[in-house]
Amino acid sequence: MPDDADQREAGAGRLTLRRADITTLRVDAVVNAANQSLAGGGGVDGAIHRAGGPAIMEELKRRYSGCPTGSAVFTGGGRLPARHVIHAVGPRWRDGEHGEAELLASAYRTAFAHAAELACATVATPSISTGIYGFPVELAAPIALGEARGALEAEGTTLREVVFALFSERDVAVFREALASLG
Ligand code: AR6
Repeated sequence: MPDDADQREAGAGRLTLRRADITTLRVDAVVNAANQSLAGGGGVDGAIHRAGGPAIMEELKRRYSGCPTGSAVFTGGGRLPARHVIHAVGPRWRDGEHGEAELLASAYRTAFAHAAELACATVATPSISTGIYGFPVELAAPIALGEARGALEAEGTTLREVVFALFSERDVAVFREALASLG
């Protein structure tokens, strides 16, 4: 276990918080914060496509014509150390009155369900929707952690570790607090 990791047991596995660039992690699957068109973009989406190479976009175009908000699709990992990329579409934050919380939960739930279908043991995810899409990270963190714990506790799951790969020390601090309050 790396020194900088915060961890908590969940189900037969554990939840881990790390400050890390998700494209460097050697896990079975990484989650991408994508958009409905699956056409690539900025933020972590841009970083994953740059690091993973063109095979990921080619597979997306071949297999899918898009993905609704609150859902997820998956491809191979291209040149990434991860074997699979799960492209999850979180909501854009408006005012919190447009189903944002449930859509964010659903994006994570679908992504973790795909990870289990793919027989993954380890999955890393960024904090979906809290960058360009503007979802307040203080509200997103408990939702994200709750869904990750639920996935680790699901009967018969292959998942053993969900790593939150967070990009700033502030996000780590917010997720740490949410992890401590998880109940
Ligand atoms: N590793 C881990 N986290 C990262 C990385 C990285 N390499 N790069 C950025 N982050 P965002 P969203 C963090 O904006 O809010 C794209 O254009 C970032 O600091 O990537 O869901 C898509 O195509 C933030 O904490 O995703 C969509 O159009 C978190 O990842 C739209 O942005 C998510 O920020 C999706 O917006």
